[in-house]
Amino acid sequence: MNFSLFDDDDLPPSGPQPLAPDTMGATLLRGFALPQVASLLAAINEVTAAAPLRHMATPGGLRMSVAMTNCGPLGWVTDGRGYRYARQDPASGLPWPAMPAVFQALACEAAQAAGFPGFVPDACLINRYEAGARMALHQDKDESDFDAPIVSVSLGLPATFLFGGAARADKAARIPLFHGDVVVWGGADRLRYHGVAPLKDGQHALLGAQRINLTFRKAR
Ligand code: MD3
Ligand code: FE
Repeated sequence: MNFSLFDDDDLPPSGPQPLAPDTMGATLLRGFALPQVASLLAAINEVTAAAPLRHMATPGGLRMSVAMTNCGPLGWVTDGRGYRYARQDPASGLPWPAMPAVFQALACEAAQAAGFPGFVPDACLINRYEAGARMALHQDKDESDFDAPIVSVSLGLPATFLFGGAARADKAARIPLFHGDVVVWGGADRLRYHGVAPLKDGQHALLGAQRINLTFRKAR
């Protein structure tokens, strides 16, 4: 007989988990943001009051289903002229709101936990998904420094993250991301294709019928 009362094989995994064990560039930190959720939501409300979420247009003229805004010195924008980072919110002509201290600290601590010490983002893109909103497979390559990771924070309704390969046609793994999860994307995985499956309808206790994703980037 060798049964143990303390067998933990069935407990949910905790601590940093590699999403791509072959490359080791992407690390999932389940629930890493949970202790900061109240401060994060207050900060999101302040940022979106100054720079409202809006549906931008792709260079091809399609309205994005995800609503976006930014904070920090630089913000990611798209319009008929293309994708780029800009110092001003094109909707107001004003600089983007400052990056809240709680955002900066969380991004830096998550990057450190995943093996990227000294991460100082200069841009935070805020994505808001409502039911049906999705993000098609794409690469993030508008940044100048691919050695810096991207840190993403998921809040609200769960989503299915699509984690592809180096080519758009590579089969994508489906990874569920929940409220409070943080993922650090660096190294060889930084340029992989990725996207988000259409958000399923639902109600989250704190965020209602939406998912909010923060992505912290070093754009310049
Ligand atoms: C993997 N956002 O804003 S975050 C994006 O959930 C974006 O809103 C998704 O993709 C979202 O560009 C996914 C996770 C993410 C961000 C950047 C990556 C994954 C990544 C860059 C390289 C590889
Ligand atoms: Fe992306």
